Amino acid sequence: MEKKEIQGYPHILYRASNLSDGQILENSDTFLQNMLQRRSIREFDRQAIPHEVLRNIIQTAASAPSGANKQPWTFCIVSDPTIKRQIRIAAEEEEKLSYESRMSETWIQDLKPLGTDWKKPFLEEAPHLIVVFKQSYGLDKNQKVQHYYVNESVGIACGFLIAAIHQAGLVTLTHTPSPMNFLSKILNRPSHEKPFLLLPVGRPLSKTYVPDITKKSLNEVLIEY
Ligand code: IYR
Repeated sequence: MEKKEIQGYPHILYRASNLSDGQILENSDTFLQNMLQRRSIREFDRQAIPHEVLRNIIQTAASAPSGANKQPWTFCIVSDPTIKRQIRIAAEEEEKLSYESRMSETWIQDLKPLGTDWKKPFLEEAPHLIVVFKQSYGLDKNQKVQHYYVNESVGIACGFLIAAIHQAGLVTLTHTPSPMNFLSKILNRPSHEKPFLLLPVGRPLSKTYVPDITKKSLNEVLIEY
């Protein structure tokens, strides 16, 4: 492998792919058509997913770029029915309070087309839950390691994670019970890790319905200069 020192640090030659315009057009369109099939799914088949698949998905997420390459994340896979039940009970307790008193009337109205409520059976029915923690700082032999752009970095990793889940042919939804400190307690995570996102993962129920909603057109989201 070709190597070079830049500013005193080792670098390796990047394997450039050198594709034609036609090839990159085809690649981008294939990926687009695949991603347009993604939907947030709330009804899961209970069948377990091979461990190797889950590990591949997490490894894809963990390959995301991050501030100063600090990789300020921890991913937990929960497959144990007892722990999933604990998470469901604690999440529903918070969600019930949110739906009944913490969320504004506008917020409740905005969620109506999605058909959500405080009940979260998918937290038990999905064969696996992935709980993503952000690390406000790192620990190396008990020494604090500074992390940068933590929310942005973990958000990007979660985007990779959702794309990887979809690409594998599985489904998920982004669930953010609020507050979600109960996840730190149930999963016994250290205090420098904060819960960021909870993703139930599995196959969809063979017959499940999704809201008839659309994405904004490209014209509405794109400004070209
Ligand atoms: N966390 C709640 C409420 C909720 C909020 C938004 I913004 C959504 O897009 C969907 C749900 C819940 O999970 O039901």
